[in-house]
Amino acid sequence: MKSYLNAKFLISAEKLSQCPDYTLPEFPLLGRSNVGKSSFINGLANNKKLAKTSNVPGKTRLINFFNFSDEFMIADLPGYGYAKVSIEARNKWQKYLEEYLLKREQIQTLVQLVDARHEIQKNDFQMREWVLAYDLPVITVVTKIDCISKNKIQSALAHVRKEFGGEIFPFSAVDNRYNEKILEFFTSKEKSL
Ligand SMILES: Nc1nc2c(ncn2[C@@H]2O[C@H](COP(=O)(O)OP(=O)(O)O)[C@@H](O)[C@H]2O)c(=O)[nH]1
Ligand SMILES: [Mg+2]
Repeated sequence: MKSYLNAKFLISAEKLSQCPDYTLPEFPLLGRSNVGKSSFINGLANNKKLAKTSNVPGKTRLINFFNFSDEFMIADLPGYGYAKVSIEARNKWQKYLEEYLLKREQIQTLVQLVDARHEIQKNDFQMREWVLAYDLPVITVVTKIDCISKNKIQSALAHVRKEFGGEIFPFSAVDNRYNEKILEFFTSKEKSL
């Protein structure tokens, strides 16, 4: 498996009915704002300009679709834990997001990202509980692994494994050594529709 796959941005959608009519296996990214979702996409594609990264949580509540070499699709979702929107706007978005996550047939596995530098946060646990309540398949990516010292990586991963269970993948946007295992996972999934 290569360290990178060519990827291109396809389209943004606000809700399920606007999602692209592709049948590739799809992997939506769940995670707090700033956890590194956009950087994850850019890292796997070796293209820093592909998905917008910033320190300022975005205001746009859109699902952004990225086609990786016609092998699979990554759906970049708006980060949770960003409260600076009206309750009305948040409720609307939540409804759209739930509809997408529960009804989009292309979804193969959800990818929840957590930040290696911090404890798992309350809203990360809430998200995971929601996912498990609906019995949706989910893996965990531990981002910014370059930000913790080498001798702490294993215990950090073990901690996430203990809390969340399931498959855990370390990742760094500035070190491509972690790409291969993740790309292997994404390309090994066949979704027959
Ligand atoms: N050192 C390091 N910084 C990262 C990594 N991933 C993301 N960042 C930084 O964290 C910030 C938020 O990243 P971004 O991808 O925009 O997060 P998003 O809001 O989840 O899409 C940016 O300043 C990134 O440069 C990583 O693996 N290593
Ligand atoms: Mg982003």
